[in-house]
Amino acid sequence: MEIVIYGNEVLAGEAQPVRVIDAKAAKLAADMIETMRAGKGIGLAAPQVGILKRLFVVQVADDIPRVFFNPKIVQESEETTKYEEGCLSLPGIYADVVRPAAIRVHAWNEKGKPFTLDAEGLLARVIQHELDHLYGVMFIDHLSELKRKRILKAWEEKSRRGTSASASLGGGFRA
Ligand code: K1U
Ligand code: ZN
Repeated sequence: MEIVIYGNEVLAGEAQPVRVIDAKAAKLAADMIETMRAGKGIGLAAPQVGILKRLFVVQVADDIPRVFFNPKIVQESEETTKYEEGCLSLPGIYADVVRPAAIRVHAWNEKGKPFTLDAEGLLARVIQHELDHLYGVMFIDHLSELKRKRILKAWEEKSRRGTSASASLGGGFRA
């Protein structure tokens, strides 16, 4: 599948619930896992492949790939952490984002089975980043206006040159 790049309106849209988790939905999740791995990402949300459905996949380090249909965060810690995030839809751009350190998420897997997961560390981070995508929110939306403007300036510069982000931004732009 092709990953949609920032600027495409699908990334700003609100994803709709998946009504039936059947073989077709499971195949979509499997294709997204393949696309996430090919892009060397640790997460991927359906809007990032142009589909406004409430679905994302995550695979952190050596952990198993996880599929989340219709996810909902039901609990989050008061404690927050700061971590440098990236996004496959904004290649070459990185910035520190503050989020709750631990969460409890409820979702359905690719077999249509409901589950609840307690997550912390990078897994909690990626789940929150992917859930944001389902609401049309990008990680740069969590930054101050000043930082977001700096990032978008670098991004527009990159787009004008028409080169790859990491090349034109000298290995990546960090806000
Ligand atoms: O949603 C996405 O675009 C996937 C994104 C997930 C993510 C990474 C880091 C912090 C929060 C969310 C990526 O996988 S971007 C790829 C990347 O730059 C990266 C990969 C592994 C670890 C850290 C960054
Ligand atoms: Zn992202």
